[in-house]
This record gives sequence, structure tokens and C-alpha cells, in this order.
Amino acid sequence: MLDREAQKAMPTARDRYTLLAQSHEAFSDNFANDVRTGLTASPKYLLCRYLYDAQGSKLFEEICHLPEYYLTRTERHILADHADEIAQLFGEEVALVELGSGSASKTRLLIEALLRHRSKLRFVPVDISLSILEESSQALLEQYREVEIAAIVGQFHDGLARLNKIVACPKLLLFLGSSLGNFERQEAIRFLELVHEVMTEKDRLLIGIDLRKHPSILEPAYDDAQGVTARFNLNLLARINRELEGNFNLAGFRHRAVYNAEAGRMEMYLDSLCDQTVPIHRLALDVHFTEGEAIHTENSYKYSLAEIGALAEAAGFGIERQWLDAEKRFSVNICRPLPK
Ligand code: AVJ
Repeated sequence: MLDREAQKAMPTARDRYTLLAQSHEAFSDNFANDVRTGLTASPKYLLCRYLYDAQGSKLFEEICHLPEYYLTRTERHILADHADEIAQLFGEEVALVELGSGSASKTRLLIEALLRHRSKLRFVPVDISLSILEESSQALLEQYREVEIAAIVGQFHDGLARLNKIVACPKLLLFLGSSLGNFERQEAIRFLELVHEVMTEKDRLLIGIDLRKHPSILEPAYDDAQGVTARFNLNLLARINRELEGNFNLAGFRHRAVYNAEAGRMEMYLDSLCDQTVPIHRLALDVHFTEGEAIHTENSYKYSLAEIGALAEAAGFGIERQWLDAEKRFSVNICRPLPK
């Protein structure tokens, strides 16, 4: 009896957790179709969102700790320096929404800042990796008793479409880690317009955006000495082997990362080291590679400050605050929706 009463007064971690999932079929069907489309195209490509299965998400976590990968560390420093100022942009009631939350490690800085002056907080993480979402949610719920989580497993668009049914109060939307860089520049505008549509004038969007800079800093960040990024990239082929009964020999491909200065983007490829034909049984498909032929696996766009201003404006936002690190490598931007 006493136990029950105590439970009532202090909700367990499980009571504070809801998971909203997209159907599993929708996911795997897309993967199969998208792999077929990409590997029968010329030049060949694979969509970078498929880098993040359970193993890929783990490898990405490792990337975030690499000495060469300055992005995560730099963004964390900026957030740590300004978390209280960010928290003060909101009243008592606020929900934190994170698009592509991953392990949500930088998010903790904001959760703690928000909870310094509030008694409870709803957190809505959106991610395509269910395992990462569940793991990070569990850890957050155990650490912060004032936090309630409504997790959405799915793509950003699904998350946005469901958002206003889950959150009624003012919200801080987070789009960290320069994830925006994976969109083509035009797509980035359209994506921010979609975000704008689900926002009220009291909401704010916080975006971390990597800045244009010299390739001597960029290229090692995407081709580290320990080869973690190479394993991250090659995991795409391993995933095709696992999920689509592919027959890729990972030793027959090499990771390559180059900065395209004109386009302002890092490009990742997997180069075939020889002439080879790779069957993918579930697709009833044989993919032929010539020696040196590349699969394009990722673009990671970098922005100048002028480009960030133009991007925000094109999507209907004004930049309310902007912070950079001392070396001007990375930017954290608070965007405010301009009246429609
Ligand atoms: C997830 C978009 C932030 O482009 O920097 C890291 C992914 N790719 N190393 C990036 C990535 C290779 C990353 N983002």
C-alpha cells in the first residue's frame, strides 16, 4: 500500500515515457527502393540518412569524440556558454523538441538550463534510430525526474507533422550538429519553411551550422587518423549486406572525403578498388563496379555568415542571436519566426 502511494507521488521513468513510431514496413521498403535507385543510377549514390542504423549511430557517436571532428566539441562549448541566456528567452512553460537527437548529449546543457528556473519539462526527441532513441531517453529520464519524454522514431518530416498534437506550449526546437548541412541548399530552405509552419511567434529554432573554412581543417574532420569515419561510411555497405542480403566485400571499397570549395561542401564517397560485380539478393540485382568507380554517400554543406542570414530570411526567420567560437569554425543561431 505504501509502495503504491509512493509510486503515485513519484512517477517512474516508464510513466514519463511515450514512444510514437512509424510503421516498420515503411522504413525497410524505403531502404530497399532507395538502394536500388541509388546503385542503378549513374553516377552511383546512397542516401546519407541510411548511415544511421544502430551500428552507424554508434560509429557516429565515436566520430563526435574524435580530435579531428571539431564540430561537436565546438558546438557544445558554445551551448555551454549561452545555455542560460537561451533558457531566459522563454517563460515558465516550454517544451524542448530535438530533430535528430541521437544521444542527446549536448541537449543536456539546455535541459539543465531550462530546469534551473522551471519545475518540469517536456522533451520531444525525433530520430531515425530506435535503439539510440530508447537508450538516450532512458538515461535522461533516470537522470532528470522533472523531465517527461514523448519520443518520435522517424524522419524529421514525420516528427514535424506530429508535433502540434504533442506540444501545445511554447517550444524550443533544436537542430544541432550541422545536420542541416546534409540538405542541398535549396532543400535546406524548404525544410526550414516546414519547420516555420509548425511554429508560433513564441517558439524559437536553435540551429547549429558549420562554417566554410580551409580544407586543411575540414578534410581530416571527415577522414580521421583512426579510420572511424571510414568505418562509418563502409557500414552502409555492411547494412546492405545485413538487411538486403547483399554480398559486398568491404575490403573492396575505400572511404574518401574531399572538400568541394565552389559548392562549399564536404563530399564522402566509397570507391571501388577493383572491377567487381556485387549481388544484392533481396533486390534480385547485380551491381557492377569498374575500378575506381565511386558511390557518393554524403554531402555536408558549409555556410558563410552571409549565407546563414540569407537562408534564415528565405525561410521566414530572423536571426535573433548568433554565437561563434573564437576560431569562427561553428555557429549557433537562434531563429525567430517573422510575422507571416
Ligand atoms: C550528421 C551531418 C553532422 O556532416 O558532419 C560526420 C555527419 N559525416 N562525419 C556531418 C558526418 C561524416 C555529420 N552530420
